[in-house]
Amino acid sequence: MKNILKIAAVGLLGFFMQSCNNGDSNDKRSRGAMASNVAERVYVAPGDHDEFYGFFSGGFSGQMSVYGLPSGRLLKVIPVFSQDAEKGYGYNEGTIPMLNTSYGFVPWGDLHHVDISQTNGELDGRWVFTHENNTPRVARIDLNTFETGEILEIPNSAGNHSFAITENTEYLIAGTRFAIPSPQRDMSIDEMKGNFKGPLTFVKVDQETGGMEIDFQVIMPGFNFDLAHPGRGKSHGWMFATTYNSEEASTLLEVNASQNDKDFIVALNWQKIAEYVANGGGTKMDAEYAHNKFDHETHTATTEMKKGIMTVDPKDVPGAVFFMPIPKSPHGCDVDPTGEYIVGSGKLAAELTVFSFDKITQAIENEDYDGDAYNIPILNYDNILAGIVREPGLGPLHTEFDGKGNAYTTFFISSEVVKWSLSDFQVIDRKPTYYSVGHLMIPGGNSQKPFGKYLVAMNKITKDRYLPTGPEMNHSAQLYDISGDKMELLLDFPTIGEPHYAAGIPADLVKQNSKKIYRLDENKHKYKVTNESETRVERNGNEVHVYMTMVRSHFAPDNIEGIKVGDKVFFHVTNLEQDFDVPHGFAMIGANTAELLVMPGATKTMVWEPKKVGVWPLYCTDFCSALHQEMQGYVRVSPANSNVELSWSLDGE
Ligand SMILES: [Cu+2]
Repeated sequence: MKNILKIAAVGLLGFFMQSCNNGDSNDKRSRGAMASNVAERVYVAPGDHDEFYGFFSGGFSGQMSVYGLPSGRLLKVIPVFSQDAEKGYGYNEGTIPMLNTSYGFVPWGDLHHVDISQTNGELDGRWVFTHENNTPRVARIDLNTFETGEILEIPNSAGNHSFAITENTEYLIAGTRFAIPSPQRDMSIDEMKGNFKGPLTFVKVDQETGGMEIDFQVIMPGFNFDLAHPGRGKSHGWMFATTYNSEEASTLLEVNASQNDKDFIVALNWQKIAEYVANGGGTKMDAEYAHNKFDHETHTATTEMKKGIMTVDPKDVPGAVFFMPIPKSPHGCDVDPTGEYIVGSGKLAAELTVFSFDKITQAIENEDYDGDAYNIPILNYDNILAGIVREPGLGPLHTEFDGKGNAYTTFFISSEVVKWSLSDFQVIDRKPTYYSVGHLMIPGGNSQKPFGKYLVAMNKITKDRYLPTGPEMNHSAQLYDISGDKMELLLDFPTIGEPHYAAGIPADLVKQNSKKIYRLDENKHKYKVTNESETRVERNGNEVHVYMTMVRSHFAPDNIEGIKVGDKVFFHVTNLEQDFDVPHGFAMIGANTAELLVMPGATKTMVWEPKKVGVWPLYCTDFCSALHQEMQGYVRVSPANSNVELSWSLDGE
């Protein structure tokens, strides 16, 4: 009987989702008369620039995309965790190491949350950090180049979903989504309960370079960790993360992980634990993980395989880790700009729970506990509550803030964004989303200083919002104006992959630092050449190295003879241009990788293993001048035993 009830409950949930998803999107009121007025507010005239950058998670594409807001213009796709043929990322020799892991070369990743670096709790526009949910990794994107600068694997973890950046970018926090044996071992899945763990990893960030190193890992009970946010202002030094499956079920989680009335938000004092570790605390655990760095001077990435991590058992640092009960399979735990309120969103709850940091501090002081879970004290729910938002909607997921005393929460099941007041927890406004919204983003909405002008809702289901494109529709984002009392839907735009999260920032904090070229005189690539007279071809056994340049509109050399079947040919191609936005491309017939896309002043390397005798063309892939089409060359490939001498030329020289 109990099982029937469980299944009925899940069925009901499905019904809600179904009914929202099939709802009539032709909300005529959002069109027509309002349309021209709305169009004006998202219109960015040709040649003008957007007010904000939006960095969007690309989910299962493994990449991050950059949009201009309010226009919704796609500005760039930044390859991070997946190979990208457009840019040659993960295909050319210089970037292949970026995708190395302890599991070998992994060509794909599942990019979830993104966050911009902060100084004193405000966005500083230096870096965007993100993480990967499949083969656990964190990454840094440098906002002077908009390229991935570093990827660090998180060992002793599985999935990596809980992600936060502290107020001075001291730490990135990376929590395991899946409880696992820790350390990994061969054991029965049935014995999960009490034996699996939920490691939370703290990655220290170098304040000057953004460089990442694992500092320590807190070995939490075997729950699943979902979202995380840093304390700020008065709660600086703390972090909060939601857990689900506190039941520790190992099968049919849909039902079995929804049994407890309450799961937990972890409140963790990272400063205390960092101090403990700095003073020699913790236990070293065996681990192997890859640390990949891209050097913008050598234009080359390197992989370092590292060993061992420092782990911390929460019970060894009294007063550092607590559980806050929260109904019901929570997703978001969002901290308001003052750091006083922590908003918990139970996916299956009909209310929003708001906790008070002052009361949490008080409860800890008074040891006002409601028992413990695996020796971690559980704070008394009623005594840490700031308030409850009643009947806000169904299926709350994620909250951000406008800096004017308001909070905005997404509701997946009832498919809406709800605005409510932080002063009295009353709902102020609600607007539908199309459809089934997951996360939302307000530029700076996850910092002490939000820029509360726009809100972007990231929807899980698109259906009829766009012209149909077969069974697969791109995910849909929606831009709302939140500058007035009532929210107004302004724009729909499609996104790449599944946008799990996004982070926005005023363009003024980023654009002046954006590099226009790589300087040729700073190029330290091992195989660079700085002018055409240095170009050459060298043979070393069956390895052939071509030192090649590209400039409008030719390659030097453009013809090469003396290559043989069975050779391994390395094309090291330098773009001699020193003008903004003049990349050249390089492609070779029958190559098994991708093209090269080479920015001005950079060098990239492609490997080609010719398989067939003949005369084979190469060409520039990126339209660079009126005579781009003429930017080409040939490679003569002779049989393996031929005596054709190695030679190369430009204009017969
Ligand atoms: Cu070209």
